Amino acid sequence: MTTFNQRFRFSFGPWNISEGGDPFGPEVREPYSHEKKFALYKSLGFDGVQFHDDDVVPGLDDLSAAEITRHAASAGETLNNEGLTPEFVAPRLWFAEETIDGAYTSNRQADRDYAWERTVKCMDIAKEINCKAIVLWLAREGSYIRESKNAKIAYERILETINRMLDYDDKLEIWIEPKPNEPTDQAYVPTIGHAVALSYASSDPARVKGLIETAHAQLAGLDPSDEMAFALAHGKLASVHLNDQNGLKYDQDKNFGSSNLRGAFNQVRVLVDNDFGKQGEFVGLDVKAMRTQAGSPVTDHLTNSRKTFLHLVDKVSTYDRDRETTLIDARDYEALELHVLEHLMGID
Ligand code: XUL
Ligand code: MN
Repeated sequence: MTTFNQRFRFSFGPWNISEGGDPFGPEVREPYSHEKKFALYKSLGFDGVQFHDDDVVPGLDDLSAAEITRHAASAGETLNNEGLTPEFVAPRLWFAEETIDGAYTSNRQADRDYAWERTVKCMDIAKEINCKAIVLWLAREGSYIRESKNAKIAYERILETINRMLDYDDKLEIWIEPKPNEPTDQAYVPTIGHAVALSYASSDPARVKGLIETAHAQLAGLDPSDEMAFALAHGKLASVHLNDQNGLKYDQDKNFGSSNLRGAFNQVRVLVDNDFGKQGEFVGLDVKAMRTQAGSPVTDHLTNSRKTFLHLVDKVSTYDRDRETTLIDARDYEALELHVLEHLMGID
């Protein structure tokens, strides 16, 4: 039973259908082209595509502006034909030689120039495919050792870049995806609080928002549902990357709800209670297929995470709030906790 099924639109990025390579071993599944992935989205229950700039235009560093436009236009046509919406495009500023020590916050001017040129290309691509948002996952904007960068200057450079982007295209929104570490030791925009502060400091706060990933909040030692609530309280939750994480280790991108079902329930609850999705926001998933999974393409992690989300939407709608209010009024939090657990276990 999925009462609110119609209310939500789901999205993911093509990197979520992966071949299973990890830092310790190669790919274990057959490659699957982006075009073939796009053809799968609808049947898996997804309407939105999240992109890195080079998912839309492969090899863009070596292409002219005209070539980039041509490739992007053809990708836009493919999306149209599949009936898919591009949710955001993110500049991949962590791969190239120029971004070894960061992009906008690199100590070298030449690297910062590269980062800006790449960001311009990303914004041009977004415009060409009718996409309204750029996601900044600030992968290497941080330090490997504390003394290598001036953090105050780094924050100023990030803000300067955001303002330049807002100036460059007055229609685009910028959605910051915070993450506290990995690949850097310490990242400069580790939480949604930092992202929201940057938004208010920017030249157009209404166009600077956040994308909250469950695992990233957990890696910062924070409760993802409270992080979401903070962004919602400021009208700045543009999207989410729902997934899960088993404690403080590498960024796991586990299936939504798989490690902490109660935490997942609370995330769904805060989204449902605050009408997330009603302005067209997508429920984004950033989940990784297990390396052990056979076949090609491997997509069960996506459909299962989506299914868990929808089951939890039902759990939220059938949760006895009157009893919750009674227990809160009596300040009987022991009973309240059991009330939640029994509801999740299907005992009530
Ligand atoms: C990295 C991460 C990325 C971003 C998009 O941890 O989550 O997939 O979501 O670049
Ligand atoms: Mn993510």
